[in-house]
Amino acid sequence: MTSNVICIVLGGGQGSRLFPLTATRSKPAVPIAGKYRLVDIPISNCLHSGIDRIFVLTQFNSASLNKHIKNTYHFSSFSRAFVDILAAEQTPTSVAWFQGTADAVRQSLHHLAVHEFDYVLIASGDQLYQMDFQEMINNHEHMGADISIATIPVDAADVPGFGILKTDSDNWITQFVEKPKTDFEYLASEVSPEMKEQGRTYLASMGIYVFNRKVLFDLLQGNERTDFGKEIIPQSIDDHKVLSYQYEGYWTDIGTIPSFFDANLQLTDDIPKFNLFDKNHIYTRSRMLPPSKISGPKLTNTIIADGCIINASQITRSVIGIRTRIGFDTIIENCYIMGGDNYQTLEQMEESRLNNTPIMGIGDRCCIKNAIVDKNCYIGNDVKINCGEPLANGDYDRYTVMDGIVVLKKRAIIPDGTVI
Ligand code: ADQ
Ligand code: ADP
Repeated sequence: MTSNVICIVLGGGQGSRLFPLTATRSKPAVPIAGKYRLVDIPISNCLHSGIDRIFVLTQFNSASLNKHIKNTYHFSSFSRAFVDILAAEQTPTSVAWFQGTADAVRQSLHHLAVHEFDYVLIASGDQLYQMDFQEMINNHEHMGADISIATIPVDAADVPGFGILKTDSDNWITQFVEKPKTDFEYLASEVSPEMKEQGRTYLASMGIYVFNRKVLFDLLQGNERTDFGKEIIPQSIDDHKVLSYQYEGYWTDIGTIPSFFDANLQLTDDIPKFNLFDKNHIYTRSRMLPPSKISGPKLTNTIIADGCIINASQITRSVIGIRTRIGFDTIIENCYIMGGDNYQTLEQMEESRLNNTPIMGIGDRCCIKNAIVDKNCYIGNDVKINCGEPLANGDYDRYTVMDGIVVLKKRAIIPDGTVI
C-alpha cells in the first residue's frame, strides 16, 4: 500500500554541474530524451508505484518548470493527488536559500505537516531509472524500519562519488561513510555472484530514502544539519533502525554534463538499458504536435521526437528533440539536439534569409558531432561544431566545452560558416 506515502523530489541546488543547461531554467526542467524533462523520471516512478502526492523542491522557480508541471500532471478532483513545486522561499523565520538536501526538506516541513501520511519517500531529481517504490515501502513496513535507503552495488572507481555502507546479514545498515576518497577497502560487501563478476563489491546509497513520518520530523527539527548524505544518515545509524533496500536494475546519475550526455545517447542503443518503451513509460506533457517529416537522411540509432522537419544527409547515434528543423546535406553524429519551443512562420524565415541571419534550427551542409544543442538555437549554413581537433574545456559566450562535449547555449545564434 502506498496511499500513506508522500514523495519529496529533491529537484536540485544551483544546478552548477549541469551548467549551461541550467543557466535559465531550474534543474528539474532540463529537457531529456527529446521530449521529457528531468522531473518526469521520479514523478513517473512515483505514479507507477501508486504514490500520487508529490512535492518537487527546487532552488529556483523557473517559468518552464511551473508551466511543465501545470500542463502535465492533472488529476481527478475526487482524488488527493497533486504535484506541487516548492521553491526556496523567504519566510519570517528563514531568509536563506536551501543550504543542502536536509535543509531543503526541513524548510518544506510545514507544507508536509498538513497532510496525512505515514512515510516520506525522498527521491533525487537527477537520476535515470525505473524502480517500483511500492516494493521498497513494503519491505520498509515489513521489517519495521525507521529509515530505508535504496542501495546499488558499485565498483571501486565509483566509491568516491557515493555514500558507501555496510550491512549485517538482515540488511540493517551498520556503517555509512559519505563519499570516502581513500582507504575504503574495509567497506567492501558480500554481493551476488553476478555483481561480484562485474567487480561491483561496494554497496552505494542511491540517495533514495524512506523515512517514517515522526522519525523525519524529529531528525530535522531543532537542529541545523543541512545534508542527508553527510550528516543525517551517518548520524542515524547508531540510534535508528536503518535498512538497506538493494536494487540491481539500471540506475544512473544524470547530474553532470558528461553523464547527462551519455545517458541520452545510450537511449539510442539497440537494446537500451533504460527502456522508454516499457509499459511503465515516462509521463510528460502531451503537446499535440504534428508527426515528424523526414526526407533524405541515413538514420542510424537515432531517436526522433514529434514535430520535426528533417532533411539532413546523415544522423548517427543521436537524440533529436521536439520541433527540430535540420537542413539539407547536414551530418549529425553523437548529438543531443533538444529542439525548439515554437516554429518560425514562413514569413519570419524569409525575413531572416533577406537579413542574412540564421533561421531557427540547423542549416544546410553543417557538421555537428559530440554536442548538446540546447533549445531554440539558430545555426546557419556550413557550420562545423566539434568536427575537427578535440576541443579544450572552456566557457564562452554561446557555448561551453566540457570533456569533449560542446554544449550550445539556449537561443545561441551561430552565423553561416562558423567553425567551433
Ligand atoms: P549527491 O547526489 O552528491 O549524493 P547532493 O548533491 O546532496 O548529493 O544531491 C542529492 C539530490 O538533491 C540531487 O538530486 C540534487 O540535485 C538535490 N539537491 C541538492 N541540493 C539541493 C537543494 N539545496 N535543494 C533541493 N535539492 C537539492 C547523494 C547522497 C549520496 C548518494 C548519492 C547517490 O548524499 O550518499 O550516494 O546521492 O546519487
Ligand atoms: P525550456 O524548455 O528551455 O526550459 P521554457 O519552457 O521556459 O524553456 O520556454 C517555453 C516557452 O516560454 C517558450 O515559448 C519560450 O519562448 C518562453 N520563454 C522562456 N523564457 C522566456 C523569457 N525569459 N521571456 C519570455 N518568454 C520566455
